[in-house]
Amino acid sequence: MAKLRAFSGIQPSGDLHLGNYLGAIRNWVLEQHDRENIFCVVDLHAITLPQDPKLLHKRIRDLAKIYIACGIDPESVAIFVQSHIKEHAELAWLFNCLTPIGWLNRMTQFKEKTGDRRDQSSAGLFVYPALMAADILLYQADGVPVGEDQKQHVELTRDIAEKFNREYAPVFKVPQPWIKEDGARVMALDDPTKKMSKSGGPNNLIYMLDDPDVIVKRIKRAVTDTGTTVVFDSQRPGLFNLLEIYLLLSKPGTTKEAVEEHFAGKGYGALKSELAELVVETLKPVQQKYHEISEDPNYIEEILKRGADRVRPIAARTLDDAKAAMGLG
Ligand code: AQP
Repeated sequence: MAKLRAFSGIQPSGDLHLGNYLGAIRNWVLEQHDRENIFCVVDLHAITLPQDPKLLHKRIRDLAKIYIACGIDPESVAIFVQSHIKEHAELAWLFNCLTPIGWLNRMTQFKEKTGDRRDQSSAGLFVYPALMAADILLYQADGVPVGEDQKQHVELTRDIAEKFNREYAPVFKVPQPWIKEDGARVMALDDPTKKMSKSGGPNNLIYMLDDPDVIVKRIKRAVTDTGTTVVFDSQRPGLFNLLEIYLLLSKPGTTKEAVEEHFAGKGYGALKSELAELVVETLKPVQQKYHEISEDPNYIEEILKRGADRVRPIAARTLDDAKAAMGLG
C-alpha cells in the first residue's frame, strides 16, 4: 500500500526553539519512515513580517540544517525552500481570489500578531493562511503534522480545498491536521499562559542551539508558583509546563506517575536542575550534528536543490490542473 504523504514547514522568522522541536520536528523524525514526507522552509511566510535580508538568508539554511541535525533523513525526505518553487506564490494568488475575507478575519493568529496595529500590518500577514493552504494542497498531502497553534490554519486549508473542488473541479486532496496530544503546545517559560514562540522574547524560550549554561539559566528563571509538591497540576501552569517538557524528553514509556514518584519529596529546584540536564543532553547531539554539517556550506545547498528538484514536478502538475479548472491561460 502506498504511504500517506505528509507536508509541513517552519518559518525562518527566528532561531528554532524547543516548542518547534517538541510540537513539530520531533514527530516528523519519529514518523518519517511510515510516511512519504515533504518538509519545507517556509521563507515566504517569514517575510509577512519585516526581516533582515542577510539574517533571513542564513536562517533559511540554518533551519534546514536543524531538520537534518534532529534526525530527518535527507535521502528519503524532500527538504526544500518554499521560494525555490514558484508555484507556491502562484497558487496562493488563486486562493486569495477564492477565499472570503470573512474566513481570514476569523484567524486568531492574525489577531494575536497584529493586536491594535492591524492597519499597519502587511497584507501578506492577512492572507498568510491562503499561502499556507497553497503549500499543503500543491503536494496533495494526506496530512499536516503540526502543533496545536496551527490547527485553525489547517482547517481553513480544508475549507479552501473543498470550496475549490466544489466550484471548479476536484483538483485537491483534502488534508487532515495530524496533531499529537503530547507536546502540541509548549508554553512560554516567562509566561506559561502563552505559547513558547520565536517572537515572544528571549526569556520565553530555549533555542535549539543554546549553550548549556544558557539553558540552565533560562530554566532556573522559569516562572512557577509558591507551591512545593511536584505534581502534574494544570492549575499550576508554570510547573505543569516544565513537567510536560520533562516527560516528553524522558525515555519512551515514562509515565506521569513515574515522574511524580521520582520527584516526591523534592522541590521545584530539583525539577529545574534535572530538567536543565535533560534538555542539555537532548540537544547535545543535535548541536554537534548541526556544527558538523555547517563545516561544508555546499552540503546544505545541494540538499535544498535536490529537494526542490524532487517536488517541483508535483507542484507544477497541481498548479496546471488548478489553472485549467479555473479557465486560466
Ligand atoms: N510552543 C509551541 N508548542 C508546540 N508546537 C509549536 N510550534 C510552534 N510553537 C510551538 C510548531 O512549530 C511549527 C512551526 O511553526 P512556525 O515557525 O511556522 O510558526 P509558529 O507556530 O508561529 O511558530 P513560532 O515559534 O510561534 O513563530 P513566530 O513567533 O514567528 O510566529 C508548527 O508546526 C507549530 O505548530
